Amino acid sequence: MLKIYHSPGTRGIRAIWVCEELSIPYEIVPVDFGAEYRATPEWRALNPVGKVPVMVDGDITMFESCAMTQYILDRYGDGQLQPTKDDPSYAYYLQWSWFAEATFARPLGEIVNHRRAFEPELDAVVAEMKGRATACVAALNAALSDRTYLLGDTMCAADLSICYVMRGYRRMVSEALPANVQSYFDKVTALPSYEATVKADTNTAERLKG
Ligand SMILES: N[C@@H](CCC(=O)N[C@@H](CS)C(=O)NCC(=O)O)C(=O)O
Repeated sequence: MLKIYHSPGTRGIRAIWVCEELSIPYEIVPVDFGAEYRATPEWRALNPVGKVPVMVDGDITMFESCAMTQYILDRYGDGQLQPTKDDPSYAYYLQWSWFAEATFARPLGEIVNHRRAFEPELDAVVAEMKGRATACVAALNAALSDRTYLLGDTMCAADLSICYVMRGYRRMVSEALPANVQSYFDKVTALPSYEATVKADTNTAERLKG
């Protein structure tokens, strides 16, 4: 069974959500998010840069959350949540999947890192990163002007990945989303799989508290 090493609220949510959406069995291994634990040789053996999540499937140990979700789809997804490679929308599937982590999550990650690492917080850096994240939301809003999901009428894994990042955007930058993004976010997070994911995440936090 897939083992997802997860700290509450973090990117392991992507893999958990895909498993919940596709009813793929998985197990969560709760991970102490403290910097001290993530610096231990035990954790670095699983994730050499000391981040979360990690996913183990038999002999395979992976870090990078979007790579994990793609692996789950390719190995266990039976063609669901992604277009086939010969479908014209496949290019956009790749685009939005990469955008979720490489472009949209990046400025939000910088805000988290600057708040954690520097005292006092560097206001100019945070303002710049908020602006970059807001530009991503504007791009999503434009893309969603004539469609329900990023690829049209059919939801794909990129939608889940983007909506995971949107949670951080709402918390760190602005609760108020532009109209198309708001209804998209509401629709995707109304899925029973999202509720199950939030429950699994909360349960992980409780297990860590012991
Ligand atoms: N691109 C990586 C990013 C992993 C990442 O930054 N994880 C965060 C939690 S969501 C983390 O471990 N942050 C701690 C740190 O960077 O020190 C992925 O998608 O897995």
